[in-house]
Amino acid sequence: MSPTPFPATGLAAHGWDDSLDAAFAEHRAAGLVPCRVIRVDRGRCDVVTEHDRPRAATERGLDPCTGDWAALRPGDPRDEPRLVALLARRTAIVRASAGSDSRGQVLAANVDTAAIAVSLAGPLDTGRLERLLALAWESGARPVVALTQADRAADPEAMAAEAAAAAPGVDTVTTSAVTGEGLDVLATLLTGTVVLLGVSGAGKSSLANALLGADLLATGGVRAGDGKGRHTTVRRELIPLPGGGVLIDTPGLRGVGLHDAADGIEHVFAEIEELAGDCRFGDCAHESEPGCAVQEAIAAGDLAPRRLASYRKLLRENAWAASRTDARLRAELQGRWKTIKRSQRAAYRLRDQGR
Ligand SMILES: Nc1nc2c(ncn2[C@@H]2O[C@H](COP(=O)(O)OP(=O)(O)O)[C@@H](O)[C@H]2O)c(=O)[nH]1
Ligand SMILES: [Mg+2]
Ligand SMILES: [Zn+2]
Repeated sequence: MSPTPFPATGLAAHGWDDSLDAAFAEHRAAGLVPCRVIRVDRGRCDVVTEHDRPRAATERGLDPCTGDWAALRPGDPRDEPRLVALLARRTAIVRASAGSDSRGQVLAANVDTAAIAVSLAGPLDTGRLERLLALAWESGARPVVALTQADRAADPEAMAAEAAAAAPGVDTVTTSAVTGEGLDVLATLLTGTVVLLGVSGAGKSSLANALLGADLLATGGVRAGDGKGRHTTVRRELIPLPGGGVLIDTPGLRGVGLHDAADGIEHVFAEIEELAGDCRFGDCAHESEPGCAVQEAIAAGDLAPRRLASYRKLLRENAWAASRTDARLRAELQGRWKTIKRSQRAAYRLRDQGR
């Protein structure tokens, strides 16, 4: 199947607006060109400018990600096109990075709407939904829950109710990329720059293709080994939507550790935070304290015990991640001291030798 050519070009179709234009004035005066990063791999990026879609090298020290607005130095006989500066990010989806690096990893920048894809084909993973919601709220984007693959669900209505209970204050839409159910409603909720979040297999790419009205993104699970899609029809992760706005399709997220997401967690568990305001003690841990409004709500059947457990789990995880960040800062400071001490010792040695 040949990929449908997608017409939308130009920066406006990718979300460029007056305030970005104003922020770019100095760069423009320096002969730089505005662009948006549509894909990053192996230290290089694909960007879109007003007129074309060059591949650019990246200036040392910049760490661009999909969705960034950037200043591009056009190619010339001496150098290839090169990203030389990023505009300040309005929002950023950040997860705890894997491995020993305790800094967060930015998955997408300048996102207005974070659509969380949750498959109805199997049992609902409420904990994962809550975690993704915390990530979304923390980013500054507006979360939307897209329940996918409704045509494969045994009882989509019951599952939708369960999902909605885990997502207070968030629009939840039941969809199917196969039957088209819910797509028009979802499309009206997806405004500005939209990112699709969810585990691999959730149905993100299928949903994206259905919204785009073209099979632009590869679907069908992951290749064993590298976790990448089987093939991609476009070298883009950021694509203009037919009704306006742009869509970012992220690769499947196997792990989404929270990074510094206390505010996001508070948002997800807004009803618990509200109840906690009525606890007798300001520092109530909602365990066995007298006058605990949270425990009272559980006893009255107004709050699912699972919600409190999930809330605690995410707070614990977040506290652990924060302590790791603190540990990194400490280590960096200690590292600096070591360097200073080492150079002092070297200086003393030289002085001693000079005697
Ligand atoms: N029946 C049905 N299958 C779907 C639907 N959406 C996705 N799938 C299938 O679920 C699998 C994973 O979908 P994909 O879009 O690749 O998920 P992604 O990894 O989140 O991008 C694929 O085999 C799709 O064909 C749907 O609405 N209905
Ligand atoms: Mg996909
Ligand atoms: Zn309490």
